[in-house]
Amino acid sequence: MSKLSEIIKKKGPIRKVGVIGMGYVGIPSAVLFAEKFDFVWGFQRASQSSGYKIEMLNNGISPLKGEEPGLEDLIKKVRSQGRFESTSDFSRIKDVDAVTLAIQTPFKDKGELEPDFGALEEGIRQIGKYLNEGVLVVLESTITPGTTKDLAADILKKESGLIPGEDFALAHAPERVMVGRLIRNIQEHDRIVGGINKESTDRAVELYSPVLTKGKIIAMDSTAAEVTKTAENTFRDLQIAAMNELALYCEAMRVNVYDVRTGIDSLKGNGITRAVLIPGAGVGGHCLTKDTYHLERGVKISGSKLDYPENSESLYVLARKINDFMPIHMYNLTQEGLKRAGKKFKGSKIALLGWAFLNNSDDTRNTPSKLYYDMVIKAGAQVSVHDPYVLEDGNLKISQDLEECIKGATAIVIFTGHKHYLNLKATTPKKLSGHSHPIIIDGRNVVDPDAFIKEGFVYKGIGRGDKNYHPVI
Ligand code: SAJ
Repeated sequence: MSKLSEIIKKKGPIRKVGVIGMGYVGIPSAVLFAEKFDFVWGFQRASQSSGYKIEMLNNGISPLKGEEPGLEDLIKKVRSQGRFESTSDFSRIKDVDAVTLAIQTPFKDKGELEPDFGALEEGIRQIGKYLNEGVLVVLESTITPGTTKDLAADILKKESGLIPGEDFALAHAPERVMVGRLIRNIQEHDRIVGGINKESTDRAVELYSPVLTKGKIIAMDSTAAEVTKTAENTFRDLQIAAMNELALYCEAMRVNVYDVRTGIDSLKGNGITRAVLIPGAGVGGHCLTKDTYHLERGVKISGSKLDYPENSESLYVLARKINDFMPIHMYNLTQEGLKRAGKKFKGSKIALLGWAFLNNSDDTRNTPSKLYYDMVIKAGAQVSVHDPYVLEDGNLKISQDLEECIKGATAIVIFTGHKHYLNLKATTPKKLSGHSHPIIIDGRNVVDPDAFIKEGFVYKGIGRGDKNYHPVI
């Protein structure tokens, strides 16, 4: 039996757990552990921006925005049972049998593949300072493949003097949370669990199995787990890019990409799959815009030579570029539409509908609307932004009054597929615009082209090669 197995055997089953980072990942994770183990510390830096969460959690209140079914009840329950407490006293880590860490890993510079691991490293150092023999350390953040067994292991060893994989267990168990279903996702999604060695994987399986209801554990090594997480988002980004490129082709070939999509999707049968996602005005959010670059960096720093077609760019990075091109394509469609109506950006008013990056959400992280907004402002247009869910974003004024936003608009540009825009009628916007040939640019295929063309609009839609060259009525 290995030294670590001996130590863990002597220690016995996991009883006390620590979770670092009281955010979208850490809070549901901590209270679900608190239901299954004796006690959970929820660690949170008492910083200006997020220290307030400690008191809220200890008063049984969720500090997270938006509806999270079951979360607040669970916080109240484990608080009343004395099984959960949030604290900024990281020294409590010395009391736990297992500690997980869910801290964001944004990219400083995607060009140079440089992630900002500052906060993550600080969290790992805190663990190292108070780490005891036989403890299980798990990273839940989305990280560059290789981080757990290299960067994290080195910091923990330096801070604690303990040997990873011999004196303590170390693993990666990536989160798959989604806003609005934080608790459900942890319970129902399969959970990838990867240790730096078998003993670490086994101990991590012991930690995560009890919180799963429908989900199954999928065990592998830590780097495979890191590749799985970054690749599952890279693949989604790639599938979206494949549809965005097809939409651009269909516009050029004057066909309706949605007819083609339906056609492709009709090919069914066992073993036949076509992941036809949906083309649109761009890809925003916190996951797909960065995880490709973590995967690319993983290959780059892996130390072994990658065999790849000579002088060819990564397919995955090219997919990112295609998705990031879509707001620029929206600008080009607007420019074409204005030209057809004998207008220019200068002196025009653009009604930009949709600031959130996702339909029917208030999440604005990395929204594609921002690039388009900056481009049209630079081109000399006046822009009014509407979003039913987003009340403000920095000092940008965002209206919730659609008619107000459209009044006097030379062009109406739809960036987000909020349900409020589905089947937007043509008559009122035409009247409100006050122009004989206003322009409508549909980035999410939510309006009926013929209705707007009939009202005298110049219509342009992503992938709508069948309508984009219509005669102006
Ligand atoms: N998008 C498209 N076409 C599509 C799907 C999405 O243009 O067919 C755009 C959206 O408009 C948005 C962006 O991509 O701007 C991201 O959309 P998303 O649905 O991927 O939403 P995210 O970023 O919240 O992705 C999360 C991820 N979940 C986790 O990381 C645990 C992702 O892995 C999930 O696949 C995704 O939710 C999901 O399926 O809802």
